[in-house]
Amino acid sequence: MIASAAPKPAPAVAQSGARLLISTLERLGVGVVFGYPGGAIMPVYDALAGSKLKHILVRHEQGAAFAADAYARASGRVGVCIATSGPGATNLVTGIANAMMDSVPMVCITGNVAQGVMGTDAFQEIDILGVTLPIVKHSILVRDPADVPAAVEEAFHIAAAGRPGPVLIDMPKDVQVGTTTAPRGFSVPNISAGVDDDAVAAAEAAIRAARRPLIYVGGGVKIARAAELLRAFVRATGIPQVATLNALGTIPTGAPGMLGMLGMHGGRAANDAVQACDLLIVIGARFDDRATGKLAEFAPGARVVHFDADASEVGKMRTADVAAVGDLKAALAALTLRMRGGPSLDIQPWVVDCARAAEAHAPRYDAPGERIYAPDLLKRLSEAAGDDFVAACDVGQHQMWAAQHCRFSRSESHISSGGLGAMGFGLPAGVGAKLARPQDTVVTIAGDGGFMMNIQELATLRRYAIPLKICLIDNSSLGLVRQWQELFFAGNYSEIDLSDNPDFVAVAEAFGIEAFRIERRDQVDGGIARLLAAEGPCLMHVIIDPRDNVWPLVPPGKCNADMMEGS
Ligand SMILES: Cc1ncc(C[n+]2csc(CCOP(=O)(O)OP(=O)(O)O)c2C)c(N)n1
Repeated sequence: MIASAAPKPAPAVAQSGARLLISTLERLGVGVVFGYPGGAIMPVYDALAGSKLKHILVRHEQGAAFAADAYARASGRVGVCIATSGPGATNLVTGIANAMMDSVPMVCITGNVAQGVMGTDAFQEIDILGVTLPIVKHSILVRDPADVPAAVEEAFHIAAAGRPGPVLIDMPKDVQVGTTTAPRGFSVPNISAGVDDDAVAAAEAAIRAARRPLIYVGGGVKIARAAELLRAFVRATGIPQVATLNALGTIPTGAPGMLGMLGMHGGRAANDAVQACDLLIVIGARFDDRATGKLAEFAPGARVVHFDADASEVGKMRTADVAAVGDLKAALAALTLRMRGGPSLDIQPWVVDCARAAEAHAPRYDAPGERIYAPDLLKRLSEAAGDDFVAACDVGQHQMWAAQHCRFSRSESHISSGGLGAMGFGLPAGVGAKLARPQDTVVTIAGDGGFMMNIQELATLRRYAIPLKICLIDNSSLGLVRQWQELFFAGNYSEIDLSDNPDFVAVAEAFGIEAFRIERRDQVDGGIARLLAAEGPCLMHVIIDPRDNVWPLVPPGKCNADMMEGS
């Protein structure tokens, strides 16, 4: 009898680094990637053809990075963008910095020249790891095709873990074309998201001892997807709240106790409450200077409880009396449980004071004249769009008006370049947000200056028939800079005039996008209805008075109590 030989294992199929990159992205469940090809990333684009990934060909790599960033903000997933070496990679830089400043999980994949010519000033060679070193959470230069899966898995893990941020993967061309039969994987470390019980107990004690407690909500709550838990904490305690720009929507606009945005363009009720509180409960916020104004005079009489995912934020700008570092969800859940377990707080007079202030300082919309008043238009736009409204904002006066006057019902409702303040964000961010939330009414709110900075992405809207709505608020100038020149540079208007703007309706139409213009107040409701009813992408060009300013405003270097109110 002849013993049958054990079957030989099938010979492993050699795979290229580029193929492994694509298959790893597919395995990780990535749906959409934003990118732009070029010489040093061509093997990746070759492998991409026919894959399950939906690749969105933007018209500028900065658009890819901004779109990936907003996709992440709107979906809670990791955003992905791809660029070639050299100029493609450097065009991502502003977008990477933007994601870093606002703690957005993003993986950026760049091609690079082959390792054999690295360091020789080869064609389109840039040391993109070096260039981006201060603005990434982490970066990886992949040296061997066998390391590609591990690099990608590690990048996704790091981008999303703890305090999220952008991770760069640089893929030299020889790594993309080189093959391997033995790709290495990465085992994601299993770190349990614990909560420091002592810190939570200390926070409870501080809250119970306070008579004028205030919750300072930061973008970290949104990032941690902890909005529901925060709302439960608010319901359990009744403590009033203020929010940073990046936290708008975490607690719905107009909810009881929600005093609105604090800081430079915050409301008086919010800023006064910060100045008067005796306990500031800081949740996922970093004491950004736009929020605090002159730090030494910020919340002068308050003890501080600080909850954050990032230990380096605690005590960085303001000493915390109680600190809990770690997962905000776990901390909020534990704190709420404790608060529910005891008597209700003795803070009624303070709650009443805050509510009265909110009412007394509510914005007014009775501006004189026939011209369109942007705050009123933005308020109406968000009300007409309802709970599904998502605003992807650019940077400038219109951004601050949107933050102050739109109604936001969810944490994804408001997407804005907070930390970096990057003009040009709005249009590509709208692209990313609409792809992430196809059922929602996503509106890009832009000024004429910022819109021009990534206007080419109108072509992306057209190509993929992305039904983004664009509200372009045109004051024929760099409005926020003009306002500062008016107030702080004696009206010396230097290089802010954009009165030779192109005809934006004609431009949009040239890109194949429906567009129309409104310039009188009686056209506002009709314009909003038309914009929201449009089936495809649509641009509403809104002409406003170039002299309109954003109020209130805390002058630079001043304390938040020293707000200037306009006429
Ligand atoms: C990339 C970039 N360049 C310059 C600035 C400085 N900046 C901030 S707001 C602003 C004016 C924006 O003008 P516009 O887009 O027309 O909006 P508006 O303020 O008029 O609403 C400028 C130049 C910036 N934030 N980002």
